[in-house]
Amino acid sequence: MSTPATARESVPLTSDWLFHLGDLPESTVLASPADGGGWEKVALPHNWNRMGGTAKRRTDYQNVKGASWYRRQFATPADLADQRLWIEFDAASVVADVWVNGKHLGQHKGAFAGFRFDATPALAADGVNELVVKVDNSSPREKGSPTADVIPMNGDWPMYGGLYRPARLVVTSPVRIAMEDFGGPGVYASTLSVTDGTARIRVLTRLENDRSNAASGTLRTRIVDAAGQTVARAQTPFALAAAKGATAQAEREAVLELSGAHLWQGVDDPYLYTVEVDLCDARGRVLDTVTQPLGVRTLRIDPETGFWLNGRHVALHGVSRHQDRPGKGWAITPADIAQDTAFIREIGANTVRLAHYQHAQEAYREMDAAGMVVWAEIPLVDRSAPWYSDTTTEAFAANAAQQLRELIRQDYNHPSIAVWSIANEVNLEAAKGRGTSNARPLLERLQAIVHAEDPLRPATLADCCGTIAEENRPGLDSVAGITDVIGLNRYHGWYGNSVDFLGPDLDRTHARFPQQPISISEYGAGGALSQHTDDPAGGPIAAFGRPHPEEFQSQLLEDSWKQIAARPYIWASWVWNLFDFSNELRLEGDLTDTNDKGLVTFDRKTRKDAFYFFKANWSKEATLHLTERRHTARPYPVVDVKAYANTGTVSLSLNGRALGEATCETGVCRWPGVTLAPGENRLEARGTRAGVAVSDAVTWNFEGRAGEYHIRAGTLEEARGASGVLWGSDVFSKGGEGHWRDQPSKGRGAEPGPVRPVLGTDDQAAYGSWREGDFAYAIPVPSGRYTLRLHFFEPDAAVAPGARRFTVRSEGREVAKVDVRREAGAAWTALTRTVTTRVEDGTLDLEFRSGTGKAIVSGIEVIPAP
Ligand code: GCB
Repeated sequence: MSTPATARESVPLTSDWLFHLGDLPESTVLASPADGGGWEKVALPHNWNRMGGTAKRRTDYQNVKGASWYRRQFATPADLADQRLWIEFDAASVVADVWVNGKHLGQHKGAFAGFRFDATPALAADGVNELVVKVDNSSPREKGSPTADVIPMNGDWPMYGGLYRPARLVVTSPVRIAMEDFGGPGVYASTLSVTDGTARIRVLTRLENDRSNAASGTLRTRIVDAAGQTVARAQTPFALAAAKGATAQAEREAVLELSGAHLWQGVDDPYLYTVEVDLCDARGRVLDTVTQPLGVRTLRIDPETGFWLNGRHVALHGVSRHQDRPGKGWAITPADIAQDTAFIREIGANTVRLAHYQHAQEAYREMDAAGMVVWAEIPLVDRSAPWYSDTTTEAFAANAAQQLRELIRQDYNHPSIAVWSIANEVNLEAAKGRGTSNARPLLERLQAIVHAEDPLRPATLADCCGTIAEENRPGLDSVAGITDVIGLNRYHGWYGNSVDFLGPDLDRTHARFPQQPISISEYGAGGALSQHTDDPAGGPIAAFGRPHPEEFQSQLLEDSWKQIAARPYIWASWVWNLFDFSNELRLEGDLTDTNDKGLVTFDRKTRKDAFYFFKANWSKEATLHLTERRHTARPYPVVDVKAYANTGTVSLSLNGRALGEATCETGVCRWPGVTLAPGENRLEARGTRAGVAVSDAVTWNFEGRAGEYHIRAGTLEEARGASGVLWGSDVFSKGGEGHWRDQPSKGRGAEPGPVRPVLGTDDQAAYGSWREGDFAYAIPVPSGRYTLRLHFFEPDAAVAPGARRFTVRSEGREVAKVDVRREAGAAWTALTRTVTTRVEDGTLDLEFRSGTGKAIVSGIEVIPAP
């Protein structure tokens, strides 16, 4: 909403609300005084749902959907004569109906935009007014739901219910700067051009008149610099017809010349002016004033060279943000938003995708002040039609159009916003083979709205899932080529494919749509603080389940970023997501009701390792971070040590002994094959950037002895065995294929099912997975004699005795011939074979060779012989 200004009076409606969770008959609520039973005293911002951020479902978990009621009294401002009184909400989720003294003022559909109603005709004679608001967040999937045609239809986040942003009364003159302009401020400023330091600023002002006689006067428009000096001004006469049944409207445009313009140059120099417009009557009295931010800047996005701000190329790299917090849902405070901005600055981002909907005004203001280039968007997500409809209905399209107009008008003056996004993954359902998306006509209509509302900013959208270049895949409706620029949501290496496919995917898409500038609107991976691996490639990941080792997230983002950074035609990229966020369906990693793709935890308390990878690449602040700092219990005596740093080189010591200096590439510094001592190991790293010394330290505890290994074959997941032994991930293998015994997830939304036990053993840790095929192990050990305990079970009930016979070789010699099914007596039954071997060259070489069937192993233990 517009900043309250001199000629307007604004009274916050923060405290003294009464809230009723759940629906009540409208007649009861409107008739009864506010002291009826079941009402709770609340303050805004407020929402009634909360979820996410905890390992088990939150104790205060609340997921009630449907209608709930708010009510509050307010006094008519004393000096209201000949003025209008507005009730202004910064958001209400999802559908809100507003009454004053029993009179229905109107309904607003959409959870994220601000809106206002004129309460003047409903005010009570005695000046004591009863305000009632019904807020409904029913699922649009329910037949007859009031949200049935209100975007979004679904998405990977909960639609929290409530009056979750501030509300206020606003008193204006009946002759005023527009209050009924899709919730916008009525004043819209843009930089038309900057030539030789002189900017041409266009200021469009919309006007309204509710008086029964015509009005005329002057608009006084000025640009004020950061020091408070007026640096440009214009006067524009206006005339408004008399209101006849409806408010009379007009608009006036002023173009101001600003010489010596101080440009808004993103994070380098986010200089802000303000635009102030006074509406003066014929006698020169100020009837209304609106003040808005102004950043003087021009932008351009090129399909080959990317993003240009004020004629300067800027390589945009950043993160996405959702607006929720644990325990608060969407009812966040300006301090929460400021804290998020601090993380955004700290990581060194210069662009932010404020997903998947219109954020609070404070968020855009913070982005203006921080110099972030913003992707702003409406929540047209996953579906381009209502549930139970294959094609877009007019009501649905009209709601998408309304939310787009609200977004653009309410946020028009934020210089940070560079693109308006009209959709996210509307082809998802089609990509999953659930009908067609039929999105094109709606997307074309929305793109036309962007052009009409704001010819100076491009329209964009986020494409779903696979690769546009492969869109002849049946069912994946194309959404490419519609908008001026595009973003690709790409999860190669997470939801399938290999991370190495990212670059080729981008190149192919670029070749196919050479005119359409391409960005990466999402890439990411889950990262669980309590799940660890010595080898992110040691087995398959469970994208929709558990585990999500933190080290896997780091590796995938490293591999993704290298491919993105190498492609200058990519105009921007955004990691999904800066923060973990709540979700109604996910039971993933080590959390419930949470999407754990954040670089920072949901509670903002912990920066995951991957945060520092980006900080090392993006930030100018001297950065040095030893990774795996939560991977403190170490299963293996020989490990790779890794740091993220922007110091060029980093020196490392282990228990006070120098391990040498590593040269860091793309922010990554490595010390492969570091031997840990049994017990505590303290690693200390040091580096210097531009004279600033930085250091970091971690302490790891190696739980075994030199040369001792307990290896889970076929998985990247560590596990503690029944006897307390820590079994490590499958680091030392080459070849073959990893499999879980049971998928850790039974799919989206379900708790992982009970794991089928392997019989004949008390220790399931050795049998959680297997590696199969022809494969080998090279395990670093001191020379000497070793006992090898090899653990097997036959996972395939169809394999008969003799059908899978294979050999195991150690140090080039056959040490075992194995027929698991025959020796164990049954499938899913443990078999342990113990052999001894001698190693002379510092590496234990094992080989598993297929015979009549594929070789297989589940657990390998290497124990130094006495
Ligand atoms: C997407 C969606 C986003 C999800 C994300 C994920 O493509 O646009 O809303 O949260 O994937 O984590 O799966």
